[in-house]
Order: sequence, then C-alpha cells, then structure tokens
Amino acid sequence: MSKPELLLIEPMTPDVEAALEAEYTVHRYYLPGGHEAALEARPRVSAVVTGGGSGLGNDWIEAMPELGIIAINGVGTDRVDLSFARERGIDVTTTPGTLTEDVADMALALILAVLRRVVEGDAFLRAGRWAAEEPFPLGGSLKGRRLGILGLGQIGRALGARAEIFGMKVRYWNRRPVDVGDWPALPTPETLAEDSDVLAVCVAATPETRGIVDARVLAALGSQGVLVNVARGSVIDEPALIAALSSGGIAAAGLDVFENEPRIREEFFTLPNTVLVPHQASATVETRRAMADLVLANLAARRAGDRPPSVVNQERRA
Ligand code: 8YV
Repeated sequence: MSKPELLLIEPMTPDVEAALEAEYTVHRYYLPGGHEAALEARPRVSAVVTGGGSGLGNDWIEAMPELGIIAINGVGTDRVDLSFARERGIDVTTTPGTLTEDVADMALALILAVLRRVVEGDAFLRAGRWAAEEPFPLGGSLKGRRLGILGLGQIGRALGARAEIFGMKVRYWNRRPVDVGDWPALPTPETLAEDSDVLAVCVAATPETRGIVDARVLAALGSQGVLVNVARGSVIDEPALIAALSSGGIAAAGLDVFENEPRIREEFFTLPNTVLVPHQASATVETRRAMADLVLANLAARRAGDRPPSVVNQERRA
C-alpha cells in the first residue's frame, strides 16, 4: 500500500524529517520548486506540518479534500482558521508546554542585550574602536527597573519569574484577570506602558490584539522606554514603532518577531537602537526536539484514528 502524503511547510531537523519519511511521502514546500510540487500534491495530502508563523490558508485547506490534520510545530494558532478546519473534520494541533521557558529566556536575552548594549559592544569592539580608545556609552541596570508584561499567559509568567531574579519590578496587563500574587495588574495596555520602563509583549495574536501596541501605547512608554516583542509582529503597529524609534519617542527595542517574516520592513535594518533576531525564541535543539515529538505524536494519533493529544479545535466530526 502506498504511504499517505504529507506537506511540510517549514524545514525540521534531519532526524525528524526522517521520522516523517518513514510514515509518509513528504512534500517539502520550503524547497526550491516546493510550491509547485505542493500544488500538484494537494488533492492527495492527508497531513500538513507547519510553523506557528506560517500556518495554512483557507484556500489551501479547501484544495485538500483528504486533509485530516494540520500539526502546528508551535503554539500560535493565528495563521490557521480553527473553526474553518473543524467544519471540515480537520484536527488542528499545537505543542503546548514545550517552548515556554525558551521563549521567556529570549525575552530576557533581548532585555539584557538592549539595556547592556551587548550587540552594540560587539560591533564597537570588532570595528577596532575599543583599541582606538574611543568611549563606549554606559548601559542600564535591570535591577529596580519596572517590567510591564503585556499578556500574562505561560510565557509571560515565566518571563516575570526570571525578571524578578534580576531585580526587576513586574506588573502586567491581561485580557482576563489572573491570580498571580504580588504583581499589580494595570487596566489597559496604555496604563501598563505608562507604568513601565521595559514593555515586554507576550500576548497571543488574535483579531482583538492586532496592533494593540499602537502609537498611544508607545507614547506612554516614553523616551526612556524599551519595547521587547516575542509574540507576533501583528500585535504591534510597526509603522508607529519605526516612527517612535526614529524620533526618540521610545529609547530602543528588542524584537524576535515581525510582520511579513522573513521579508521584514527595511527601515529596521538601519535603526541603530534595535536588537533584531530572526524569530528564534523557541529555536533550541532541546525545545525543537520536544516540539517535534509532540508533532509526531499528534500525527500518529490521527493516523490511528485516535484523538491527537494536543488538538486545539475540539473533536472532529463523527
Ligand atoms: C516557532 C512560533 O518558531 O510557537 C509559535 O507559534 O511561532 C514559534 O515557536 C514556529 O512555530 C516554528 O516556525
């Protein structure tokens, strides 16, 4: 019997791709010519593996009558229409709990990189400016600084716990009230920004949170303020952010995510007060292994006719 067919949107590690190959005929969208190969295979594809930032459009879902599962290798569901998939009997799965710590680590790394001028120092040294005895500007201490966390889910909480160890004073805004002991809740994103030195964006991307960090929030953060984003580009009004960074409206930003990745707005390339990372927050050997294990478990369950362990759009139709 021929193997079922799977469409792989983003590359995975060679061992994981080998595990996929053992069960499926794999069509790799990300390779040169992959788009055309995927178009040809669509009528036969029964499983799609994609990234949180890539997802799968409804036009593709509609063109795949055999599709039974969209396994997201990540936690963001903003690029897959969950109810559209459910109506068609398609399970959508994610990898909850696998990447919380690494993403929180990246947020902290960006805070440190910006405040302690790590990237700037690296460029300064390599350019021979240290050897030439040029002065290098002082950084800012984390200790005593106010960290505002926008979106207090698992990642936001893990960041708060880390930041406290560094002596930061944590406060937050969340759509729903959460019970987190001592951290004060602010009523709006704007009041949170006003009450923060560093604003860390950890909120899930939904239609409601689109552009939630807008010009008013950035103005409230102020000229000494630092913005960090490990959520999604879409939750920030990027033209407003670029304007604030260019005019001194805010001091600096550390960004792991952008609109229209990987072809991000070119203005970012020339802004000196930014640290930019190509969507790497969950990209460690250990976490990508744990994510892949869950992707493989979800695929196996669907193949066996069972409910996948981390389905996020409920039961498929009977
Ligand atoms: C991954 C993500 O980088 O979890 C998510 O939603 O965006 C990231 O963890 C991505 O899923 C892999 O492309």
